[in-house]
Amino acid sequence: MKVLSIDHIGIAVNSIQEKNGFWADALGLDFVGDEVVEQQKVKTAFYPVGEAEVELLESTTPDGPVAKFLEKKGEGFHHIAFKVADIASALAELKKKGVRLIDETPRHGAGGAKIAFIHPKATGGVLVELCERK
Ligand code: CMX
Repeated sequence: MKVLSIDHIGIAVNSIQEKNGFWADALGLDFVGDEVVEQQKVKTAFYPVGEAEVELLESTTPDGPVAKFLEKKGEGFHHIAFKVADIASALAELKKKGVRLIDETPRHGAGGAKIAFIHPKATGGVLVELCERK
């Protein structure tokens, strides 16, 4: 497998609307819209930075992964996402190498991407996402 680039960095927040004041207004990043990803129980907002993006994540339910993260750790860095050319073969390769995967098959992510997560216990305490975009 080959990691092509950093696709985005995910940051968990209590309210996207509230934190937009820093990321867009104070820092001056472009806010390119938000999207609800039902399967992940989140609302996401993207701010491009060069070829990568900052992704703000707000939970849409009290029981989703981001809600649980916010409850346990509070707002802050949530995951790093790497772009790969072929996510299915990347997952198969990682599985073969014995890496602990959260998703063995790709899920639907924001912007029509195919995404899958690697468990933070396998990476040194960081939630890693793989992401394939056409
Ligand atoms: N980064 C680093 N460590 C994390 C973490 C994160 N984002 N989320 C949880 N952990 C750690 C916990 O602190 C815990 O560590 P300790 O055992 O040392 O306390 C360990 O991982 C297990 O956590 P847990 O609370 O027992 O398990 P959860 O039920 O919270 O599940 C995880 C954690 C990562 C498996 C789950 O959140 C998950 O499946 N995440 C993938 C999906 C996701 O995060 N979706 C939201 C983003 C969607 C998007 O970007 O579109």
